[in-house]
This record gives sequence, C-alpha cells and structure tokens, in this order.
Amino acid sequence: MINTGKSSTEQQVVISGSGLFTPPDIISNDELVESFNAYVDKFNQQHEAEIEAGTVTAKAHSSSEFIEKASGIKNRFVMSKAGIVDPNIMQPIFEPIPQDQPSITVQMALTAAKDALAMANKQAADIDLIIFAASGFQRAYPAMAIELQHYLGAQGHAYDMSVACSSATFAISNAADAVKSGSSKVVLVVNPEICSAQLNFKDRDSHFIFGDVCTAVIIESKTTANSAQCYEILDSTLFTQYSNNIRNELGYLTRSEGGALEAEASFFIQHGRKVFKEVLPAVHGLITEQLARFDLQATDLKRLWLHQANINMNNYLAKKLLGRDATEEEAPIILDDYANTASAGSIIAFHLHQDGMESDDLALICSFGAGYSIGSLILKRC
Ligand code: CO8
Repeated sequence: MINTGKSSTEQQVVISGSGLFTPPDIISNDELVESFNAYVDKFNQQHEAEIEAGTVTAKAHSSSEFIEKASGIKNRFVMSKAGIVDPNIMQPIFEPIPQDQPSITVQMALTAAKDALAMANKQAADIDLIIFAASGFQRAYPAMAIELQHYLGAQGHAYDMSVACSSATFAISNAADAVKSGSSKVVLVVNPEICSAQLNFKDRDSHFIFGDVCTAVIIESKTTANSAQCYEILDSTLFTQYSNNIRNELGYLTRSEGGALEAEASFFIQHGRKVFKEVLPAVHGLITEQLARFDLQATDLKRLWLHQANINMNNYLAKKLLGRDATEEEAPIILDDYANTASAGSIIAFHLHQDGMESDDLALICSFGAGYSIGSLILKRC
C-alpha cells in the first residue's frame, strides 16, 4: 500500500489524456552542420585579413559526430526549415498571420489539445481552465491562452505561464491544485515550443540543441474521468534556484537598454557543462527525497519520463536512481527524433511511451532546466 499522505476524502486528480503536435519539417544533423559549416567558411573568408591580423577569431566547423555523441540528437522537427538551413539566413522565417486568424503557437496548441481531448473523452466545452505553459511566448498580450480558449471554444478562464523547461510540470501541478480546490473541473495544459526562433543558428555550441513541438494534457478529478487510460497524480514536487547558466535576455526592455534583437544575449545561451554538473545532483536529490516521503524506491517506478535535454544526462540520472542502467522501456528517449523541446520533452516521452503500463503501476514525469527549475510528478496508472 502506497503512503499517499492524503486523507480518504481528498480529491484524487488524474491526467486523463495527452496530445502531440509534431511540426512538418525535419532537419538532420548532417543538413544542419552543412549549412553551419558553409556559413563558417563564408565568415572566415570575409574576415580573412582580420583573422590573420588577430583581431577576429576564426570560426570552427560543427560536426554531426560531436552532436550525436554529446547530446544524443539525430534530427529535430521545426516549424520552418528553409531559412534555418540557408547559410545566408540561418533562422526560421514565418509569414505574418492576420489578427483574425489563429496565431502560429495557437494553431500548434489546437492540434495537440484536440488530440488530448479525444484521448480524455472530453469536449472542448468541458474545459474551464487553460494553462498555456512554455519557455517563450510570441507576444506579451492578449494572453496566448485566451486566444486558444476562444478558438477551442473552452469555458472559464485561461492564462500563460513560464518556468522555462519546467513549464509543463509546474503547469500540471497548478492544474491539479485548481481541481483539488474546486476552482476548476477540467484543465487543459498546452506546451507550444518554437525553440528554433530562440536559437542562434550561428552559434556552434547551441545551434543543434533544440526542436519545435507542442504537447497537451487534460487534468481532472478521478470522479469525472472516463478515459481508457489515466494516471493519478500522487504528488508534484517543485523546486527553483536562481542561476545565470541558462539565460535569454530578450524582453520588453531590450530596446531601451540599447540592445538589439540580433544580439547574442537575445538568444538562448548556456554554460552546458556547469548545467550538467549542477542540475543533476539537485534532480537526483529531489526525486530521492520525494520518493522517500511515499516510502518508495526508484526501483518501484515502472517508467521514468524524464526531461529530454541530453542523453548522457538522462542515462546518468536513471542509473543513479535505479542503481543500474535503465532499459529503453524504463527511461524512454525521444531526443534522437525531437531534440530538446524545452518544456515539452518529458510530456512527449510520456505521450509516446506508455506501452506496458498497467493498472497501479507507478511512474515519474520529471523536468529540469533554466531557472534552475525542477518539477517532478509521481503518477499511478488508474
Ligand atoms: N561541433 C563540434 N565540436 C563542438 C561543437 C559542435 N557543434 N560544439 C562544441 N564543440 C567542441 C567544444 O569547442 C569543445 O572543444 P574543446 O574540448 O577543444 O574545448 C568540445 O566540443 C566539448 O565541448 P563541451 O564541453 O561544451 O561539450 P559537452 O560534452 O559538455 O556537450 C552540451 C555540450 C551538449 C551542451 C552539454 O554540455 C549539455 O547538454 N549540457 C546540459 C545542458 C542542459 O541540460 N541544458 C538545459 C537546457 S534546456 C533548458 O533549460 C531550456 C531553456 C529554455 C529553452 C528555450 C528554447 C531555445
């Protein structure tokens, strides 16, 4: 018997459905590296004299072998490929969408949300709270969540929130609290991530890391859930600690502070090694303490749906938790196909890798990233 720490009358909250929108375009490591290296050759040629004089540093080639070995990434999906792989552009290009049509991240969210609603056996009109949770938003206001509420035909209220890579787990925790308190009955959490627009494709250290995607989950009371597969949320443990090791400076003060959209600081920047070394012990400590509160061991968990930033990180964490290497089934990896998709990564793994989960099986969704932030959910299959 699991010690849930709950009284028998406390509301049981479940994830009753999940959905995934996968963008149309794929970029392989080879394609990305080819355009990056063409850009580097052109840069070095244009700056030949300064490089020789020592006033400009020559840029180095990227390599597919390095990318796969250091990160586990083989491909990434993106919303707009042509500009990214053009060495003269090196960024995604989007046609502006008229204000009377759904914005691009709302379009992504609509597809993922409908997928999740179908799995949860719910209608859009059943939803009375939408949390639009992502590492970045395409505008400040009106909230993207309210636009989604409008186009989906949902009830109640909606809001945007961000905790970078932990946006999804923090939002699921908020959703569960809203259902427990009775303020909401059926909550939709969506995670539209166009990471490619936040990336500096001219930066060798980070040009390969991210991809685009959108995930969605439905959270409701166990008493209203009528889906074929649902997971009770036994616990959500959240943690944040300030760090500048993953940072993006772009904001509404950028112009006033003399900055520019194209400035390096306006893109994703990280000290990857430091992140690796500092975040892993924190995640391991948090999960171990969380499980101990429920008299559980990591080996009691049938599945670890972990944040997908780096395969070496995931393998290390799973091994440290289990005391042995995890099998592919126990700790699924989606990095090879999707790359790092910020807040959506652990939810993609959850959505795609539920085979073999049976009634009462325990599992974990855990995200970690910028902030630093960690969000860990213990789930039990209904
Ligand atoms: N090709 C070839 N060589 C390269 C390349 C490249 N592309 N890049 C670097 N190298 C070289 C380096 O120059 C270095 O060479 P040398 O040894 O001569 O100095 C060598 O390879 C090793 O470099 P690193 O030490 O940097 O390589 P690592 O093995 O540490 O791998 C990683 C780099 C993959 C970045 C790794 O450190 C990592 O994944 N760390 C964890 C990072 C992490 O988890 N970050 C969380 C990010 S997610 C997040 O928080 C979301 C924020 C919001 C996102 C918003 C969307 C954009």
